[in-house]
Amino acid sequence: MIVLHHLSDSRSSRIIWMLEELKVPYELKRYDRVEGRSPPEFYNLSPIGKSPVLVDDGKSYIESGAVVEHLVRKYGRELKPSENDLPQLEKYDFWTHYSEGSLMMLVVGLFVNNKAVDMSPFVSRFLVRKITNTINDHYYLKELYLNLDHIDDHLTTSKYFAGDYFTAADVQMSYPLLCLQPTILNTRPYPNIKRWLKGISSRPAFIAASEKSNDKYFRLFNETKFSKEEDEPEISSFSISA
Ligand SMILES: N[C@@H](CCC(=O)N[C@@H](CS)C(=O)NCC(=O)O)C(=O)O
Repeated sequence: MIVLHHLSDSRSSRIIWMLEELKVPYELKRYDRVEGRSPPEFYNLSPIGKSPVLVDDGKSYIESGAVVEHLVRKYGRELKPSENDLPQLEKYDFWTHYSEGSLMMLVVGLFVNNKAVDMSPFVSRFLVRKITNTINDHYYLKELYLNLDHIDDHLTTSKYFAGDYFTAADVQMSYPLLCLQPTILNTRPYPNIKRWLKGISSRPAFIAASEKSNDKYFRLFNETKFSKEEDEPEISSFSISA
């Protein structure tokens, strides 16, 4: 039996999507955040108290990439290109690692800087905002735009992240792009990322996961109105949760 320990508005929403794609039975245990962080009981599930935590046949799996690979290995080999399809497999490897290894750390960096402003005493907030804006402009946003251009370029010639067909690499890449979609993705066209987001969001398993989790990234995405001509969503602002 699979149990997914799901922290609200978190990366484990993509594991719900993965489980829905695989059509395996699972139990969803929900946890509310305490002051934006994992509740104390989460530390009984994982030594680092981070979401997702997946328990399968009594064994615990943490770290989204490792959780996804476990699920693919045991229940859904078709969600990963085979060794005979090396070009797609290499792309699969790249994007599955890239999601947490490169992209998410930029998203979290922006989140931490936003938080620094929110948490600073009122008298110093102006100065803290000036400092964090400088860090964002010279590092996080600069890097993020470089990365989003790279992703959009890749999707020019590739329907999905690993190539012509849907794989677990798309599930891994969904979380950072859903986080960024209502805000930063609006600042430039990114037509291929938006085409990909529209494509994945019409999958029945994505819709089921969105309903089951009711996480804010799914909600904000579902509320997005894509204009027919430009394919650009309307801007709505929100803060990213780590
Ligand atoms: N790279 C890890 C990151 C895990 C992580 O940071 N999860 C966040 C939720 S999105 C979390 O548990 N935050 C609560 C906290 O840090 O207290 C993974 O992909 O599993």
